[in-house]
Amino acid sequence: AQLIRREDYAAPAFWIRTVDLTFDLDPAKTLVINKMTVEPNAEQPGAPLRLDGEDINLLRVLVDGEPVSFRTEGSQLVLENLPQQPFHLEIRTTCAPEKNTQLSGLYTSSGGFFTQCEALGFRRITYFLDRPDVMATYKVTLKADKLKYPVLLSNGNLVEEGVLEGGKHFAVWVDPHPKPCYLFALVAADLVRREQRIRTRAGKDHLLQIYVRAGDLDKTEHAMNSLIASIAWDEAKFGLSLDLERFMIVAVSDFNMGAMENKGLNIFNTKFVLANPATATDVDFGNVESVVAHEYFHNWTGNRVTCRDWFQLSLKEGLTVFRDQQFSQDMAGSRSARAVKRIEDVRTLRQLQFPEDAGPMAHPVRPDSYVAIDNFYTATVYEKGSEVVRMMHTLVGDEGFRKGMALYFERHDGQAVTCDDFAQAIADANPGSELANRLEPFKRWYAQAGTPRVTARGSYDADNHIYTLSLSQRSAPTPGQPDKAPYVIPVAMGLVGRDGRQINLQLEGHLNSLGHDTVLVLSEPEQTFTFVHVPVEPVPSLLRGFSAPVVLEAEHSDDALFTLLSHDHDPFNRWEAGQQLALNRILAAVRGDGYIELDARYLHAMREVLRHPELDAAFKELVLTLPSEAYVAEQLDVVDPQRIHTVRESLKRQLAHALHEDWIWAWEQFHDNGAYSPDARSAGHRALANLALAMLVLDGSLRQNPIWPGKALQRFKDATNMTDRLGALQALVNAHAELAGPALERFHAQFKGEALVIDKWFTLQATAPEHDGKVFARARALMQHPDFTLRTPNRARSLLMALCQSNPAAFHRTDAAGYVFWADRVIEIDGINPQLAARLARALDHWRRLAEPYRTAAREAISRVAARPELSDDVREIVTRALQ
Ligand code: HT7
Ligand code: ZN
Repeated sequence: AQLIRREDYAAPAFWIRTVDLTFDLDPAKTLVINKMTVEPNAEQPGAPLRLDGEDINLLRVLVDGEPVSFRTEGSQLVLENLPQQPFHLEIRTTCAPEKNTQLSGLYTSSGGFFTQCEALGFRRITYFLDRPDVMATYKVTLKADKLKYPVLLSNGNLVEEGVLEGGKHFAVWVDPHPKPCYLFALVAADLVRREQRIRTRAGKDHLLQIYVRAGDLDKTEHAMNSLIASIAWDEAKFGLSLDLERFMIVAVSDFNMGAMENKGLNIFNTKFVLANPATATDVDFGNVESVVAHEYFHNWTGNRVTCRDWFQLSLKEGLTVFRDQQFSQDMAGSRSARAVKRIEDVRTLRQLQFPEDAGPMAHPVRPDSYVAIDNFYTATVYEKGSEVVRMMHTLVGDEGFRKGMALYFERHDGQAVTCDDFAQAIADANPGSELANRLEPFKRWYAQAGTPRVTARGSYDADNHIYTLSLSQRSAPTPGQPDKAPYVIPVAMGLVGRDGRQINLQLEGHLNSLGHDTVLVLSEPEQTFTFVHVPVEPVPSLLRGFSAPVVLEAEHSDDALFTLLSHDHDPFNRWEAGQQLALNRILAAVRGDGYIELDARYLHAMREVLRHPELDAAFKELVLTLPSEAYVAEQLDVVDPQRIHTVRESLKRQLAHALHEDWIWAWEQFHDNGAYSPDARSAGHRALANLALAMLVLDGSLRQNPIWPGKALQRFKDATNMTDRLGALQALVNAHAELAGPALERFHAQFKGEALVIDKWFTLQATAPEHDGKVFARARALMQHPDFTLRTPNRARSLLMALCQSNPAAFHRTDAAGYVFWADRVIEIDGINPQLAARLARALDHWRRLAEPYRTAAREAISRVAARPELSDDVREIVTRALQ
């Protein structure tokens, strides 16, 4: 395995301008004829042409129609003494799609052919310069059995189709837009479609199509609506129009990630396309909306302007996540619903990215090196990358950001560029802005790994009505980066009076008031901000809307937190205060004797939120949900997963019991049997009703009172949508109620044919709160279930990631059985699908912070994996870093 370094980037020695591909599709042996026009790069005369290839059989190589000599070096095909002018290169190869269990390149799934080329899959189809800065136009001819594969698709426009002898047919597709090969796609399968014609604001007509297996058509309406809304949003918000006559989405059940933005032919994991009320939850509906939008938005941020090299991945991913998050907020509507979406996004960031930044896989948003690029499709590149774009947005404002985007496309449309190019365009479009004035230090967000910690200290001078706020920042070392320079950190803030009054902000030496909200820019290790005319001692509300991806140490007293929870005008900080109150209590117990009794004041505050006449149900549900075990673990230097679990469960029970009447009130108020609609308000009602039901079932089960478990079972049976059905089932399973077993059986029988629902069935059991080791035992036994397979990533994840990543108390066991199970599965899956195995391998990233005996046992399990000689580069990179 070779370490690839960003600093070694060099332009290619040749450009490939056009590609004419012919596929004779056969699951066992597909013939690929690849005819290219190739142009030497005048800057590197006489250099050999080195083409990438992997797991393909070479049949012949022709240059300008003549056979030429060639050699192979490792997996590369090397051609020398080539013409110094443009020439034709033809390469014939074969591959075996049915043997391709890695799901990278050309593979079969449920009897159809599909491709996945990002990042390095195209080399598994044909020899090529498999790098994103080589952009070509493509003509693709597909030939296949007509009965088995009636649908033949590729990028661009269909220019010809017809029948061939031997029961075959063909289709010819031409994509006029030059693209890197990672955006190439083909599909040949037996599919049906939903389609819609639209006319955009720009007055152009387009055909939108969603292809799925027969039987899934009734689950495509939401994806189509989401696509139409995305197209309208990008036009209205950024003036970016659809540049294709035809835009297609295809759903496939075997897929390593969420979806892929291939030009004009997006290929999706079924999980992120298919949704109807009977089979998909509100969360699924939300995910479909955001993933459809994400892939569509890539058409400009990723496809029209792409990455120069894979180190620049966040150029497209961070920016596109930012765009999909903004879109989903706009779709949610009200200010409160927008805040709910923001809270959910921050929860994800803290749950996935903060631990990554604190562990062995910590890397900058723009990494400096990698072994397997597939390991760098991470929360850092995606979610933290989005936060970096969000900070730019905060620093230049909405209109400034729009101008910056316009300049970015004006400068770089059709190019393969870098993160620097993007930041430069946003800054250049906003001269005089905080971003333009501090661009170089701002870009440390791209270069330095780790989560900065910001400490805030305030002091109030009551005589002179002055409030002084001191902010300081520090960043811990990360692998390969011992010292960090200060970041440019936008701190959105306000001051709140104890009576709830929002205080007018005026900085010393400034004549103008800033209103109730402002953004302070912290760019030095330490800075002091002095506010004048502050009439009462305030509570600072800092980092409103989570304006920067940092850990804030504000050291608020309980009093201050209760003030913010009740009165802050910023909903994000209101939620944050509630979480902090819970966290303080959990941490006190975890660090103390493991026991805590919830105080009346906290319970009163929670009751107030729950019964508040104006707050949205979705917001209430977020406030009343305790911080996750993973987030609690994040706050500790030494982590005992069992102890955290015990404390959090105890708090949950107390909350369930003490607020019993209030939960009944919430259930009565918000459960509903009306027609299903996935809108934010209805989803919020369902979320709160389900939380109330879960609390009531938990309390009932603990007190041997069968009333609420019985009601939950009835709800489970009568539910008219999956959110309510699964919510009721989850309430029974999580409370270990006796009725859970029969309900699970009934659920399985009812949804036998629905793969995505059966995935939920596995996950539900693997994520139940651990209870005498029963959950682990059950999850391990489920490996033998006839519906279980490691070959379908969704199914493997539904059980294994659920257990090893999402259920710390079931996974981290004093007898090390969880780690033995993990190591066996990583090794087993690595032989099938290294990308998937590497994802699972990351479940023990944080082993060094575990308390004994977990720590030693975890290290032994990782060492056992690392000792295997035949590991993939993907898994080897993860376990090597973990042990370093
Ligand atoms: N850009 C897409 C990345 C992706 C991917 C990467 C590695 C292996 C398989 C993959 N499938 C899709 C997804 C996205 O961010 O839109
Ligand atoms: Zn993406």
